[in-house]
Amino acid sequence: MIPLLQPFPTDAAERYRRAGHWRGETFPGMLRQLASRHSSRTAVVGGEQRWTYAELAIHAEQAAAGFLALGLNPGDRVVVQLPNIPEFLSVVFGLFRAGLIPVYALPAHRAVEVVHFARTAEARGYVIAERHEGFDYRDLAEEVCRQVPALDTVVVVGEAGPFTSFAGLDGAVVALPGDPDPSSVAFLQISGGSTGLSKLIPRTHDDYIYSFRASAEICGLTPDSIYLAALPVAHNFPMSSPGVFGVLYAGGTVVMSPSPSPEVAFPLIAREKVTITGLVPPLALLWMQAARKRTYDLSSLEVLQVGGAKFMPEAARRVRPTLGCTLQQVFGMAEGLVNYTRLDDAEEIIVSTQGRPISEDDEVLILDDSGQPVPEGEVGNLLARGPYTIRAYHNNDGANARSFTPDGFYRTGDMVKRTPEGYLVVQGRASDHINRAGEKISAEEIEDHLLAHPSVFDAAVVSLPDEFLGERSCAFIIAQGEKPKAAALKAFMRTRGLADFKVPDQIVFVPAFEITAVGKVSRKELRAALRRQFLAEQ
Ligand code: J2J
Repeated sequence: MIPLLQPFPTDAAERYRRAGHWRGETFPGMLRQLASRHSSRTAVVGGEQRWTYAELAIHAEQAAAGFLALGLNPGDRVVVQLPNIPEFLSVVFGLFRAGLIPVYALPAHRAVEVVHFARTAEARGYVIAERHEGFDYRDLAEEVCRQVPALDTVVVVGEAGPFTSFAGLDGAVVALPGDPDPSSVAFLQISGGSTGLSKLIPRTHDDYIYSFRASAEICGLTPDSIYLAALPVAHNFPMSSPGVFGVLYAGGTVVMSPSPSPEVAFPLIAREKVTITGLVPPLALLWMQAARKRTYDLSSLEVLQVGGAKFMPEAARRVRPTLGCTLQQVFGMAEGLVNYTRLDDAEEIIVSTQGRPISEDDEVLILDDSGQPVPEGEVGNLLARGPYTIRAYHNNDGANARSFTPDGFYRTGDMVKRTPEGYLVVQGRASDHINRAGEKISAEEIEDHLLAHPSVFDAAVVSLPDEFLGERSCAFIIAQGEKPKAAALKAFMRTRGLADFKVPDQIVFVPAFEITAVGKVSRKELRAALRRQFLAEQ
């Protein structure tokens, strides 16, 4: 078991239990219940596979025994990097059942990110798919194992090569542990990473199950709900808002889409009669464009959730006329707090706000830079505390000192205002990250990699508005010696073993950083000045 650095204070925990938020449920217990209540209903569909709840439970049980038979011990951390396939669920429920702790990586992550997760979590195991979208994860696993010797167990869904095959796991004689403590850490989720590399977010059985159970209720899920997992399921939004876990909790069906593109997703919606799905704003735009062709019957779709980045009201207004379904805006974060517009809200609230919190016990503060509450309706920094918001990151004292107040509020880094009805409108953010179509990129992390190039003297990375992505990344570079070509710099970034979405979209060479203010300028001010100047010149 990994101890929580900052457990919920006893009085708060008692309050959350008394209110019925925390019910002592655990992931293994939940799957057992579901398998008995909905045994012959379809739990998950993907590729050629279609598993009932009973089958999912059996697959998870076998996986659990198999993982332990490999020599992993309850409490060990296991990085899980899988695309949207049914085995995602048998792997993670198998890990939960074995008392192992998943650490979620996205399919887009590469060696830099996976090594960082494995080291920070002190992981021993790593579960991958053989390949996805033309990329061979076994090569990545070899690189990760070279850099992290403590990681000694790699399991592959598909052809295993030098590693262990998931399908071949055999745990016939292994005894499984009892259910975990509901207040213990169930898994480590990854943060959007506003400064530097992603932080690891410890979520407990109690708090996470509450968040998706309540989300399932807000979204009106029933055993007849059919959810298309279009975004990568390891991300907190499609995982829990209400996502695959919320849909399973309600006894519905998860349809795994290997890609969120309309070409792949639309035939699945038509074939499986999908009722609800979630997208980031650029994909919602793409879907609306593709839906005009009316090639596929999308009439089963009742709810389209959009979140991860700001969905502009003008685009939001087009959802109902184009897709014939209700829009739900979702403003959430892997650290906890999730806001939803409600399905029966007035259209104006749905299109122009990012929703209100899940719980009456979510405490939300909107403060000015000196820490004082702003007058109602004005923009300020959003802080949150509540029954499913963490109090500390895993193994990261520096970030904990910055990101949490002494009384346990999480500083979200988002700038918001609150409407008279209590809905939040996201106005921007205080921290310097780029929200590229819902993928959060830390300016600092990218600057650091750029500085490793011999021809880069200095670099500042900023977000620029982008019609399709919402924001794109732009690196301002001061060259030293011979000026490199932009394409060569991008190619260099690709060799750094970074997720591809972190390669700057645009590179602009500048002779110097104009520093108008006297004396030292913070990187934050510098980035802001470069962005302003660049946009003014366009
Ligand atoms: C503006 N910004 C948003 C929105 C997230 C549900 C939905 C999304 C996430 C997520 C999630 C936004 N409008 N509708 O975990 O459970 C930005 C904010 C926020 C950050 C969190 C969920 N929805 N954002 O996106 O941890 O800046 O979670 O603080 O990846 O995304 O990013 P992440």
